[in-house]
Amino acid sequence: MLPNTFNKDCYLDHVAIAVNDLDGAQKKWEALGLTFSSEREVVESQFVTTAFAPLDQHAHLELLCPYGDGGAIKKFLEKNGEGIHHLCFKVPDVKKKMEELKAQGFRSVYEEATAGANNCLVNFIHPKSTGGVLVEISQTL
Ligand code: CMX
Repeated sequence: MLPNTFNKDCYLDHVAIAVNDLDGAQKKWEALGLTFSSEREVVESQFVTTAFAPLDQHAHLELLCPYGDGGAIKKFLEKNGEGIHHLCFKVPDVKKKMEELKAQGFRSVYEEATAGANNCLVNFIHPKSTGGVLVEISQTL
């Protein structure tokens, strides 16, 4: 069995789910037992409204609903419908980590890290270079 240790250099921060109706989705996940923060955040640069609920000491469930006209979540919902959109891992230094990943052949979505929800600096690894999973890496500022 794997040891139950915490890896502070790379740990799961959130699982993000794309939804059309934030209130409706939140109610469904609350029925399962999750408790959402009363504060929602609009991330204008990403065209989303977010709602977070803790899953354990570190990981959260993030609901992502389109805000405004455009953005990756709106496009994803139009093509695929609701569902898991990405996994996010917390790292100490997002720029350094992305350089290391690129040197190993991974493809970054953004040339430079950008502002994300919850006062973080983020970048994304393209799903075409991870085996079909969009991965966000995030550094708390
Ligand atoms: N998970 C897995 N695969 C995905 C995906 C996802 N979330 N989104 C797109 N893809 C795949 C598609 O299935 C498609 O594959 P095929 O060519 O085999 O059909 C391919 O990637 C291209 O998809 P697309 O619909 O044409 O999408 P784009 O290329 O326009 O955009 C991406 C894809 C990853 C570059 C875009 O979603 C992006 O820039 N993501 C980063 C930003 C982001 O996701 N923001 C959301 C909010 C973040 C937050 O605040 O938490």
